[in-house]
Amino acid sequence: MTDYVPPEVWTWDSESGGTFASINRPIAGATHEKALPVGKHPLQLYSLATPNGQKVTILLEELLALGHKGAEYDAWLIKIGDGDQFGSGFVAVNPNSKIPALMDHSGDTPIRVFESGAILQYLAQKFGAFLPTEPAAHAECLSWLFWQMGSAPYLGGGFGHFYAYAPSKMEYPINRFAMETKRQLDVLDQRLAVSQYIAGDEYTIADIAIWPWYGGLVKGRLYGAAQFLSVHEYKHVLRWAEAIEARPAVQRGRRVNRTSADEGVLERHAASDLD
Ligand SMILES: N[C@@H](CCC(=O)N[C@@H](CS)C(=O)NCC(=O)O)C(=O)O
Repeated sequence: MTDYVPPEVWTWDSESGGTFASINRPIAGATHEKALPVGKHPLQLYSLATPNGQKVTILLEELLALGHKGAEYDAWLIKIGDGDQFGSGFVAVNPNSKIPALMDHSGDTPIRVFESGAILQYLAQKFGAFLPTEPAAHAECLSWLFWQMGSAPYLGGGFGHFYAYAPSKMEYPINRFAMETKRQLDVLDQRLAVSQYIAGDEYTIADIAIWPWYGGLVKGRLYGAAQFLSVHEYKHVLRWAEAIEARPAVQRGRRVNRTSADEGVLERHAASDLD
């Protein structure tokens, strides 16, 4: 606990610290002029291999694996630590200045799509894949897709931020968000105890949205928190995470726009970039 007393009016303290302090600011919009590159494919993705970024590259690789040639894409690297998301070209695609952002140039008028959940839904509908059409299955899939979009900020912006990124360890927020993260893992575990995939018997965009976050968490890849959160308790989530991870398209998709030295590729412009 601290004895912080909020002032009458909040003002921007750029010295507040923490891992992402240098890119956080209380105003929206571009900070500099910079056009985005455009490659040869109709789909142009501007992204980074964070869990939100991986969702889209995994879906694109799954679509290509199914034989949808129209899903060929250029994936350009947006270095959020360097502020690329505040360039004028990026802000024109996503006024919220966050990766991933997609431009579809396949029609007469280019279409922009931002928010990873919207991008997954857009691509699944465009190619008629990974989103069931039967009404009950469709509703179940979108329910879990939107569950992910609403839940992950508590995991990433809440738990991950205070456990791994904040300038000091504070018991109150770590407790609060560890509790919520474990509750979310239990939601998934109970669901996956009775269902092969998140939305039923079929692998869908709900799995693709949830896996990079919660699959990554139970596999010990997020925030160094596997032991702290006792992730081994979530056996059904682990079973599902391993099954998703074994898919070749998932292994390809998660390497795209990855900046670490392992198997990552900074940009992807052709299938051969990942071969
Ligand atoms: N709800 C958004 C969240 C996207 C998001 O938070 N992106 C992060 C990286 S994972 C980002 O670009 N952060 C840069 C910033 O906040 O300036 C989505 O799912 O697309």
